[in-house]
Amino acid sequence: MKIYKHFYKIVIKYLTFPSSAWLQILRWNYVILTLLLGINFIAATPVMAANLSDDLLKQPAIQITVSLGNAVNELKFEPNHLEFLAGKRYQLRLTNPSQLKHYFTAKDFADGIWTQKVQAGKVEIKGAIHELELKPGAEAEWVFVPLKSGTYGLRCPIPGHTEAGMTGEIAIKN
Ligand SMILES: [Cu+2]
Repeated sequence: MKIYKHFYKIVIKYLTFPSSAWLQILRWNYVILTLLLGINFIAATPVMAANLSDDLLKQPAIQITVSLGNAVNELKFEPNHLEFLAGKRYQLRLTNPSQLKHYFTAKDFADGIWTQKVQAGKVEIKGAIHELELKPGAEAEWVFVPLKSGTYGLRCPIPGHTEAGMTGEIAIKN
């Protein structure tokens, strides 16, 4: 592993120091190494998700529908507060009943989940998704498993829409 090699180099570099200073450095490197390993563990979550058991992928998905705008073209998500439980499988149905184009943009949230697929019409998209664009009358289904707890922002970045209140909050709870 890269980190270990780096750690080794630092130790070698300071070997000629008087022993107390050397110990001090060693202690600091231990702290840094621990922190790095911690970060590594967090970064490893999506990899762990790839090993999600078949059982989880076979469990019926919990269905939630979010409307992007509405029939009278109000600039809002309905509902604008979503809550998910980590480790459960969800099918998030996105609809756009308005006459305007909208986006479902929640990049940090998307980083905290494992996407099984996004389905729109006869097309299924596998792999990571960060943003979905829905044309008037469009529908899409996003099947995923939330992994990382936290509170994430949701918005429609079309000029004027975020400013008009087309925002929301998505929470992942353990
Ligand atoms: Cu919009």
